[in-house]
Amino acid sequence: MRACIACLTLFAAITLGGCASDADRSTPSPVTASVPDATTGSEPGEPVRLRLEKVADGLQNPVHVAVAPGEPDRLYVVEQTGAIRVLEDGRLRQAPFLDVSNDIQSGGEQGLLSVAFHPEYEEDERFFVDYTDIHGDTRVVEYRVNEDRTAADPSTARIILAVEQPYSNHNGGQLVFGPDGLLYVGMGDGGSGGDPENRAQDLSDRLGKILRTDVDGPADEWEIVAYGLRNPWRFSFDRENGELYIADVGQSSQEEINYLPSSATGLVNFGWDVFEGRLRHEEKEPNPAGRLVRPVAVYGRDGGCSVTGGFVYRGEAIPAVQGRYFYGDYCSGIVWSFRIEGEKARELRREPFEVEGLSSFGEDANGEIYLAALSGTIYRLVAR
Ligand SMILES: [Ca+2]
Ligand SMILES: [Ca+2]
Repeated sequence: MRACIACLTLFAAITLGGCASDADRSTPSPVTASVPDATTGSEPGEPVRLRLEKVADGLQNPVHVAVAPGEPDRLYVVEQTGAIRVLEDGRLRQAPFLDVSNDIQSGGEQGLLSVAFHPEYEEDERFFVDYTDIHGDTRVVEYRVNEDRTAADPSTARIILAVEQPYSNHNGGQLVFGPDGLLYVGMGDGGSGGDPENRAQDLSDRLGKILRTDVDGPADEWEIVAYGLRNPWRFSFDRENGELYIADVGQSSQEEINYLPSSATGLVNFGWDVFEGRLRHEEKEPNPAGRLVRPVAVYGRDGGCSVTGGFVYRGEAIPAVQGRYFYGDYCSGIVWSFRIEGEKARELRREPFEVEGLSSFGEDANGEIYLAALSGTIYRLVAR
């Protein structure tokens, strides 16, 4: 585990392609950035071209792909409708690992949204899920796995975070353990459009934030790591250096990728709802607490309408893309990648494939990257 990252710096400024957001898409606005050249996918000195290889099919609204420590051959696929499925040796196990379909409201942006396994899962036996409950409110729930490690023990369910949701959309939903061993959760601004109650800039509200807690520490103490977020549907840490990449879904003009180096510490304001991407959204001053951080990459409506954050590639199968951050758009299916250099996005390119309904990315024990299509397919990123 790496140094603590709680956040920090970043100003950055590279403009990437173009598009904007999710359920409350509204009228398109002028786009300030152009979509990167669609013809690439290879670059000088990197003759490799990428493609996707199907690894599983027939899932029900897959929205998250995760691995558990100590289980290198197993992928856990989260179905929005309430099950966690196990994909092992290329085969999808019929019996779910967990089924919370009776505990949740699903559809639209609601449902079972992610899973994260304790860093010491091999001994610890705990994992955590994020879902919207039958009332549509956010719940982060702790479970223990059963003795033979084939399924959750439902009797162990314990709610560790409960946040009321004022609207059905913008529920965030990402859970991930950081390099500091703490559990991070992404909270959207609560929903509707334009953050009507201005929660994202309000540090007394848990909506529009990234929160973290020590699941081995005092019960249910959550710290705000970052704020000014609209709907950080997916974010990830670079496993090699602890850098944080947050994809924040835009309102009607710009989708954004935010980046924090691992050296950064302290509270960060990512700007919403004063800013949407690099554009001004509301004529007011941002909350001065912490540091205001601008996105490293944005795109407008010509690139899609809802960004899906991915991972920095740290696998061994495709050396040419080592260190590239992959992300895409749910609406257009376009996938891009770039490298961070000097806290700016460099070498941005559009990859030579699209994934319709791109709901999520995943990273396996070896650092290989997966992509999930909401229609039910999981792909692996491979070289041609
Ligand atoms: Ca909501
Ligand atoms: Ca507002």
